[in-house]
Amino acid sequence: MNEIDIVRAVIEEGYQISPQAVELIKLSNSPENLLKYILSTIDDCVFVIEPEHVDLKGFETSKTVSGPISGTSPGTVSQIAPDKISSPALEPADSHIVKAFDSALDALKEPESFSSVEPDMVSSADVSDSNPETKPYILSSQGSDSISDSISDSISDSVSDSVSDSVSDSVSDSVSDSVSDSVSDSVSDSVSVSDSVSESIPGSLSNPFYPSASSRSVDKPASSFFGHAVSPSTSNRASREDSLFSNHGNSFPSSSRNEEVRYLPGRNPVTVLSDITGHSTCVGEYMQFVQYFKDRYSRLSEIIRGRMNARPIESLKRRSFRRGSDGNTEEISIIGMVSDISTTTNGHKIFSIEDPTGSFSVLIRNSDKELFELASRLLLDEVIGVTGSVTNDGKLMLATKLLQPDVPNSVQRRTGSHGKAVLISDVHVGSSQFLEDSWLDFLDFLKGESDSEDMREIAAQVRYLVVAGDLVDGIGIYPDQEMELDILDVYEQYRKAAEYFREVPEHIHVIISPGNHDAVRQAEPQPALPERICADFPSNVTFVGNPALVDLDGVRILIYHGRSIDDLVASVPGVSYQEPAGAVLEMLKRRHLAPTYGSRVSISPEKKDYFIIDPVPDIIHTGHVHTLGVQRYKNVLLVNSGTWQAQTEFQKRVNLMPVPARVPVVDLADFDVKILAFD
Ligand code: D5M
Ligand code: FE
Ligand code: ZN
Repeated sequence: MNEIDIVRAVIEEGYQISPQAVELIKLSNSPENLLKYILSTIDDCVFVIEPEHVDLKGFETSKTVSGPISGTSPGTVSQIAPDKISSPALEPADSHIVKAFDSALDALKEPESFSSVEPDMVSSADVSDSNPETKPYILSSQGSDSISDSISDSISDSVSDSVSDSVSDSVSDSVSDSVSDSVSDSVSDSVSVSDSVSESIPGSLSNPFYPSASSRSVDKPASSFFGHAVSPSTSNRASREDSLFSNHGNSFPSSSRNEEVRYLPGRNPVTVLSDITGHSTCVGEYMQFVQYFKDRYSRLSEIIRGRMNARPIESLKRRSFRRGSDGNTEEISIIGMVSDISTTTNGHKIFSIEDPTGSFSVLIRNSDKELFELASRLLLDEVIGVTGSVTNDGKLMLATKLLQPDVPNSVQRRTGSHGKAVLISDVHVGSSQFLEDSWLDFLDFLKGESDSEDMREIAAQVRYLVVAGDLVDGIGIYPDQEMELDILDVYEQYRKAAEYFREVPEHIHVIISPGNHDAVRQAEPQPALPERICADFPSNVTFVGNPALVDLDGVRILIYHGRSIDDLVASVPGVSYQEPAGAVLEMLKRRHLAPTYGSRVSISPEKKDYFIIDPVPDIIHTGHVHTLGVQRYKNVLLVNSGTWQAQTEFQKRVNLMPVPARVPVVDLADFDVKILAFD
């Protein structure tokens, strides 16, 4: 029995399993029987089978006491203690279940035998049928008619079932009309979102991870975060096994943790904790996208799971899981990645969420003001927990609660360090709008040569200078950029920058992370600048990737250029370029620096999702939008540093008013921030 067989059998029974538990079972001399024993004895309230549920002792004892191991379904087992399993009275039922279990396993070994399955609920519809290759984002297909039918059905079920009359009236009136609208809206969105991905995705693929219901839908095109759907084949088996569970639940997978951590000792030491530099494995293959989303899901869902008792989505399809012991509607929770969002004509929100076992549609009524306001801020691809009741037909969840991973209230302010860190970004050396006079004043300040004594006093305490991207203006970044360049050669731009950085006193440890104007790949995470460029800079400069998590002598700072801020401004109500720290706050609540895939941030699908904010840092430092912002959220300091570039022609056209030559200086002991002006 290999990993995949174990996982499949577990999921088939409505559970999930940790990689450690899979390992333990695999190591047993009788994995199949051990798994049957675990499934027959595990408590009903367990959702994820962990190593502690692998009761090897009990298993051995049961073998000697009762001979062959029997099993029963998890729905009925909770009252049966393991020591009762040998009771002869249980045998007939047990042997029936063993047979069922065996045939399930057999079926799993012959995936071709799956021929039909319930279609997934609200999906982005039939466009995916017509041209599967170009719509990798769209979930399993279903015509818009059947979508509206099934929604109106489920809404009317819910009317008799669980929703108050006044609400259900308005909902059932509106939804069937509106869904086809919203579906076509969401389809066109999905298409544009997925364009960039489509080239590298082959047309016919297997479900790489979980066989679940959706993998049985043999006629459907590949389409989801987790590679649900389409005909199972064995061609991807080796790579499936390689990647299965590789990063499950770890903030820093052990294999990459040690390789990645770089300790740079000295008077002002720096430890680079997480950085893509030298670790990119991405070649743009389909499996890498699946693994990327799987890592994102497993790590973010783990954070939510600490506060929510969630079930696998597939289990919602079983009536017994949806109903309480009295047969009435029960509130249940699921955790998934948001895969499409639309609004009904009556203004309710419908979105789909997907986990590795399946996808489900969720409705948020606009009468629930607080919840609706939260739902209006939902972003595609963010991972959330949803609590609610499922309609009678098992097709729609009526949500009562949404939970983002967020920062736990219990996160304590860390003890901090001493001295100060100066945070800057968007220097844009080489641009004709580069404000050299202000910049030279700033360098004088760092050298302790300011006119003001106060400034000299602050300068004396500076230990770190952090640059969050766009060190130079680059070339060919936007149309007609050369009209606004003083230095037309990108290497010359870096040579000039290096000259400036040689002015920075040696004891100040400088950390430079790239941005979208720098000479590294545009896809994020971006590696550090290449050696050829770094070589010109003095030895007190450390180059890191974008993003990078860095420890400054006890203070953790997450550095990210901030390209996703453009997306957040465009899609989250109330987030603006004038208050960029508000955008960073939205990232923090989602514990992700670039929640939406495939928009302005071009994300490279690496094994590990480098954008996940875990652990929670003391400081998040961003730039990119050329405006200044400072906020605090639950002991995390959020700083967006401004720029050293005056308004460009492009920025004039889009009415972007930069805030140049203002420098946030953070006290590393108490996280107090002072803004110094050099204009
Ligand atoms: O980005 C500075 C800001 O200007 C940032 O908010 C993006 C915006 N910007 C700059 N160029 C473009 C183009 N071509 N399209 C849309 N938005 C843009 P920076 O990275 O410093 O150029
Ligand atoms: Fe910039
Ligand atoms: Zn930028």
